[in-house]
Amino acid sequence: MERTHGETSLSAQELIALEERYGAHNYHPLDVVITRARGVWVWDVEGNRYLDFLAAYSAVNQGHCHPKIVAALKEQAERVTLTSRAFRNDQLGPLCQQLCQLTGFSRFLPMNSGAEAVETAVKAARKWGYTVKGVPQDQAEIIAFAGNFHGRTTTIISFSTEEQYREGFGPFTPGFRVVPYGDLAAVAEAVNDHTVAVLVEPIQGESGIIVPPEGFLRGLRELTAQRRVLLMVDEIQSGLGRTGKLFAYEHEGIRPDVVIIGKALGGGFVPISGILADDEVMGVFRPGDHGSTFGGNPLACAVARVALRVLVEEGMIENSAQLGAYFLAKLRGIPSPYVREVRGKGLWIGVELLPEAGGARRFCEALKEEGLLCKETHVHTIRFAPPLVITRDELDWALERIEKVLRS
Ligand code: IF1
Repeated sequence: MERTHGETSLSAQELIALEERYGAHNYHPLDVVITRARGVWVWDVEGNRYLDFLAAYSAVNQGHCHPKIVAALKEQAERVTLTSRAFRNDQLGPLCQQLCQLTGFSRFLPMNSGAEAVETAVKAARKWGYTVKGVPQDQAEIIAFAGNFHGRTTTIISFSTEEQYREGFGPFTPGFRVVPYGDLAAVAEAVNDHTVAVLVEPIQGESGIIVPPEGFLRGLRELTAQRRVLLMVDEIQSGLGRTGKLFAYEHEGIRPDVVIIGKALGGGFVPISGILADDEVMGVFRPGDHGSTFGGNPLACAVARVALRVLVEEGMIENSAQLGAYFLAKLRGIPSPYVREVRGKGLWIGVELLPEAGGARRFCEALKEEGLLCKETHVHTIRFAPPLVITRDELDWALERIEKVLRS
């Protein structure tokens, strides 16, 4: 395989050594060194091919290096990439329009990382609480859920229940109450006159693809509407087709007040995120209140416009629903002495192993040897979340190997 300018002639071991010597050790990745990717496939520097069952935590729903998104990136990269919001550009307005027409919300505020979008939602809810609901200044409370993952900023980890995400990073931001996920009575108990919002993942990803009880989101919607509390859904991972609908909240037929998006909005090319809301919430932001250098940059907006278009036009959402149901049924049909539960929605599935299986990491290592790249979460769960462009043949290819590993 000839080496293009981006590829080095260093071996995997040499590249790993460089990363270990000169990079911070804030991750413990599988030792696969990827040099090329297309669709659901990735290749390592030794030329081995793997099926990517993580899709960069659902940031690559459209498949790696989607040709139409590559073309949009290249074309825009040669026109203009960054203007800052001190001036306007010809990509932001059309993206906002496209997102609002697709989702039914009236406005979009663009940011870059998912955490920044979550922070934006927190700020919007607090300011809405003070200026619209009438909560006393600096008394706003937001309800979050045990097992949540919303990002890594110091405010967001202030309401994390994962000790490692908090350890050593205090002092923490006040104004958050954490209740058990799926427990409507606990939410009703926690809501008070200072509560401005409930922040929820429709399905908890990091916790192990935890699907809440049927009716949980409907219950949250009713409760928050009654108590004049904003319902804010974090669809950064669950959204944009991952669960077989555009947004996971649609499975319960509700309409939140704020939808937080990111990851696949950038098609796997650039970080772009943001919040969707109507004027009552979005109207709290005055010019200069909030923003970011790269927020709404023309390069990311041009990419996002095509990333959304191909997601819808190429039937990826429907594919996620159909093949997700197929995949879930097949996985549940594998007789394995190790599996405790197979759960999920669309092409977002967690296989939780019994404690006696000794943890999911070694199964992910074994799957890697079979040509599948998966990531364990919370020790015992193997995550299966491929790009939404996967075909039934590719799934069958994978199922053969998954069965081999889970039965061995
Ligand atoms: C890591 C986890 C997944 C997210 C939801 C906000 C964000 C994320 C529902 C923040 C990001 C990423 C972060 C990445 C690994 C991955 C992750 F394991 F950390 F928890 F997907 F489950 N809301 N999730 O899933 O978005 O700022 O990262 O763009 O930090 O290791 P971000």
